[in-house]
Amino acid sequence: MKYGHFDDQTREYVITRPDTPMPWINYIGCENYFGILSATAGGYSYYKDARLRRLTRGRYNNVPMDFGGRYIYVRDNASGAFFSPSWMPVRGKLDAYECRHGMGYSIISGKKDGIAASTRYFVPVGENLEIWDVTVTNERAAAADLSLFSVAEFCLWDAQDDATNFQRNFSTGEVEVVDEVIYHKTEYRERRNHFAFFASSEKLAGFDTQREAFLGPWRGWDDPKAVAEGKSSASIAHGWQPIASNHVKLSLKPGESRRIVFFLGYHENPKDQKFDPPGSQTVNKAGVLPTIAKFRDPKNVDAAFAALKVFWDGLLAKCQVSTPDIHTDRMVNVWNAYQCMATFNMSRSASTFESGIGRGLGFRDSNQDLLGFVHMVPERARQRILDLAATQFASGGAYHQYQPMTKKGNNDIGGGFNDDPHWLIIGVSQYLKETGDFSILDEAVPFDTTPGTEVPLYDHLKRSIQYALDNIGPHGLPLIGQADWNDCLNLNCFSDEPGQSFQCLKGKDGKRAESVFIGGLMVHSAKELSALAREHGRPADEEFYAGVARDMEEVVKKHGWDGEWFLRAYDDFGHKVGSKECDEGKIFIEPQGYCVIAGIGLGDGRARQALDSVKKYLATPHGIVLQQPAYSRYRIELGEISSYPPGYKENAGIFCHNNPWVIIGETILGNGDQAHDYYSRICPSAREEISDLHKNEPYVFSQMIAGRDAPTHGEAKNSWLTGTAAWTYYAATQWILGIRPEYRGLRVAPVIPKTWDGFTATRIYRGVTYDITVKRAGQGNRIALTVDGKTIDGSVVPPPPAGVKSVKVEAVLS
Ligand code: BGC
Ligand code: IFM
Repeated sequence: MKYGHFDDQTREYVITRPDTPMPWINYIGCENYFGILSATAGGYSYYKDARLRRLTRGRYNNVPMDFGGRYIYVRDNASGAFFSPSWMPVRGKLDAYECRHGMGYSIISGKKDGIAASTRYFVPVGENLEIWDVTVTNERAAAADLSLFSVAEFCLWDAQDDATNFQRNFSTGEVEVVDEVIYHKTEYRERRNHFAFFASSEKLAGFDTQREAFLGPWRGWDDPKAVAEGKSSASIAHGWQPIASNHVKLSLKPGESRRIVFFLGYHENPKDQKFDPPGSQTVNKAGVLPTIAKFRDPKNVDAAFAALKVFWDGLLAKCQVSTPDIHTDRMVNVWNAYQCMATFNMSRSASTFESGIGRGLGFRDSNQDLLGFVHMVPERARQRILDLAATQFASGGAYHQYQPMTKKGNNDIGGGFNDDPHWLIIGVSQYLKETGDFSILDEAVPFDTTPGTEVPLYDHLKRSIQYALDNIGPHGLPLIGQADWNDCLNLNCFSDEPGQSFQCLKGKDGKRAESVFIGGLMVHSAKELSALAREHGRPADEEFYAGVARDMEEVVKKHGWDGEWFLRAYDDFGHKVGSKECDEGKIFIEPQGYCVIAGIGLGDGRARQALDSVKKYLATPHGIVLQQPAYSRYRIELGEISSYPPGYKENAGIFCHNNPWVIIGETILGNGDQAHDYYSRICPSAREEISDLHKNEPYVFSQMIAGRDAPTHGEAKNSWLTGTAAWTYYAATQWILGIRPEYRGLRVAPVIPKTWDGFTATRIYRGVTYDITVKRAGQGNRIALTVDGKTIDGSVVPPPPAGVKSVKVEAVLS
């Protein structure tokens, strides 16, 4: 069953009924000002940091789940009846409803009793504000006397404090209302120099800034007193809950439309220019008045919307494909790329499943995310890399997370996730292959964000491998530390004491449990560093890291092979994890996919055998589960993985993030049919028809789909902010379609299904547009390339002569 459909022309997902199984959200904002926006106008906004600079409130664990947002009420002043065009919060029956989620905007429309209202929500590029651009149309045969009420509820900036510290924050709320603009200035008087503002393009009939006055005692968002009575009360918030609500009156002739723009923004003043006059407690508005004047004029709103479209078209134009599979096309061309930008901007902070209060940017996560967005925003990727590397320790280990606002490592979780350092090498390599910008390697980057400790970024990469070499266990495999990619495989560090999840177990010293997965990852990262050193003119390093990779490969083959698949780990007692000898958790997905990516066992049949075992034991119609059999009971020596009920999350859930490792592995082994088949199983668009089972948005990947051991097999959770976005994008574009940036050119080496007769693609790479046509002439993956009419050897298209801006590539597969 579906709840909408894709509009591939407009790059929108069209939701046609509001009662989706979960809130189906979009994001607005792409630089510093961001908002979550559900199909029923729910969600909140923030500036840069969802925890520390929250503009509007989110409600956690609420029923219904999605309450609080950017609400519009339309009231018929003759009858007193009112409705919300976004269905929520009034939830009355609408005569028509539609939400179009597009690239950086959503348009939510509803109709009731001949009155139609449609709101286009977006954040203009280069601005720190969001626009609610409402058009109301009278479709009746008679004139209509209407009132429009808008409302946003302010968060008192620190979202965690706002949700918990009521003894203080019921008394701190403050606003000013000047020239019909509502300024939210809570805590401005002390350490803050920022404020929010809410304004409208129309002359107001009234306003409210105190929630209680707007809603009325014991009433909710579905039935505000001000709306029911058709009258705002010019309330001024003194403490309690400041809001911004505008009341606009409209008299519409039959067939007449009117446009009303509301906007909510954020502004920061220089610290010494907070007050006007200086020493008063009045917000200095000088810096924001031009912006307010600008967006009161709908012409400027239209120009901003047009600029937003140009912005997104520019990003997506970097890679556009046309294949025989509609799902591949719309994911690669639109939604998967768009989701990669969301993981770039939001990391794992703010979504339906992340409160915005918890973790900041993950070291591992953000480095992997680079794979999906570096081609769209290379300059911003460069800065992200430098920020990440600055949270590395001198040992080569790294903080597991850092806060985007301060860019400093989070001490509460610390470091010791021993896969982390390797991802920096993989992220930087991808950046270099895409951009060719080797100057980044010379950038001086500190350790632990401490001034005076700077070394070139290149040395950070070397320290990453040094950290691994310094943390080798009894079998010669890398020590796992707190955990590796699988955060929940806690072989040293789990305690059954409440609230002590990362204390080492008594008697454990963190020096024994080893990870075969990190072994595979280390082979890959050392090979990448060796290639990077070659391109960087460091032959001794090239040789050294090639040797590191060779040595670790031997160890993995000797101590990391279980006979039919790669082992997962050795626990602190030296027991195997992920072995046929285990009673549960006999085979895990991570080392199978990743060891093949690392090139381990390609020549001796082990790689093929490992992936065949994945197919035999782990693959389901809804994707590949993380391990089998699921752990049926809690095991303190394995930690959090066994705390989940079977089939969920890391305990045998379909963890979509690592499915692409197997997909890539299959392409490396030349099996395009299997690769694309696995891709389709988790592809949200291909799952659209089962939206009632899948539950999450059919336009973005989810982190997890319940595995075969779960009673809800096939049900997805944790959409949007997941490493799945980057990895599936990378797997589809660079390995199935095979358009792969390399140091010395663009490789074109597709491994596509046998049933495909070919595809076309346009890829902008290092400023040159490559128009690529792939045609199938036989059933294999052998490739013959013609570049601008000339046959070339191999599958790497070399850079064209200077000044040439477009290249035609014809590829024949046989
Ligand atoms: C995992 C969760 C886990 C958490 C623990 C996350 O990355 O996906 O399942 O509870 O880490 O730290
Ligand atoms: O690898 C992690 C990731 O960093 C966060 N989400 C879950 C993954 C698996 O545990």
